[in-house]
Amino acid sequence: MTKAISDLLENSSRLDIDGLLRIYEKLLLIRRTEEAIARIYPSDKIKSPVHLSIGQEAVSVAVCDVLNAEDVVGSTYRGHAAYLANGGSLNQMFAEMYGKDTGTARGKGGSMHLVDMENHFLGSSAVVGTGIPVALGYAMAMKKLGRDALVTCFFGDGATEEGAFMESLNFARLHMIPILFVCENNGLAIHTKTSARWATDKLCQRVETYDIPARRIENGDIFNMRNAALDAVSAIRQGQGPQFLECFTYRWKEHVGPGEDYNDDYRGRDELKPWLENDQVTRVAKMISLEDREAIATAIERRLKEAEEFAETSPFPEPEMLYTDVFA
Ligand SMILES: Cc1ncc(C[n+]2csc(CCOP(=O)(O)OP(=O)(O)O)c2C)c(N)n1
Repeated sequence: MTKAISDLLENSSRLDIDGLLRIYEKLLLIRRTEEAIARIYPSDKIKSPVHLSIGQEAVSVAVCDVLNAEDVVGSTYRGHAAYLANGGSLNQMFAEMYGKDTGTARGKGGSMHLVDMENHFLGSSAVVGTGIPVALGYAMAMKKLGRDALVTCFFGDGATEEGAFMESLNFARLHMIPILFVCENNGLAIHTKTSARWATDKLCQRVETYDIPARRIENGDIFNMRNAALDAVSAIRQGQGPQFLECFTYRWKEHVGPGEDYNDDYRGRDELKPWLENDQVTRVAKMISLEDREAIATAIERRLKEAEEFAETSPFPEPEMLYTDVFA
């Protein structure tokens, strides 16, 4: 092992080579999956809007890597990364996007509403911020049932402007709910930057007023985020109540859809440049051998091909399905 690689391993503290391979496999799976979605999307086979998180993968991968199998994850309409990072089914996710009966919600939810309780993934919603109280309620239920598990709730910076966010912080701390709040701060709510929306960017300080420990990771470093998540999760497991992470990241694609939007007058490609240079997929790739990289890439291509075929060949739901899963 070269000195450079051993230094990197040192910096990626608490991770051995198997951990690095696991992290890389997840990062690449999510990147290649979303690239495939962007490629397929214009064919209209995917029946719902797609919010891609290309560029943001490291947050979900870092955090989900420190969770246990019994833990539960909640996310948003931009949820492919969290779903796959938490071990969701690629086949079912594709089938769901294609509106097929074999999908996670039998084709009724689409990309924006991934729900898969078998894989411990809470349903997500298009209404900004609404996943937060739902995740909180689930975590409270788990506490009351005496389950030794926690809930991780991912959301964007825009969601922190919703009243439900502050209410959830208050309730979580008051009742010492085992929940990890993770804000994926990509600096944008559709086309509006945080600088045009927030009186101050002191989000962690706002959270701390509820006596919830909060940490901001600004550099997008997957190992920094993983270490912060590890500390937060251990604190929750020790009964110290909710914890909060604010992870800076960057959305490379347009808000919704497979394209780019650097000519839309709200951001320029110059903003993307440092994040491209800081791409964690490329970075972690350099930490493992070419042989391992190739083996992982080949396995992922095979899985993606299978998932596409699974979605293509699965049936659409029967019309009667319209009357199931509804209250009235
Ligand atoms: C309550 C509510 N208000 C507004 C919208 C319109 N809307 C959809 S996505 C979005 C941006 C949310 O940004 P953020 O929470 O930072 O998540 P990101 O899209 O960056 O992942 C907005 C305002 C909505 N869906 N729900």
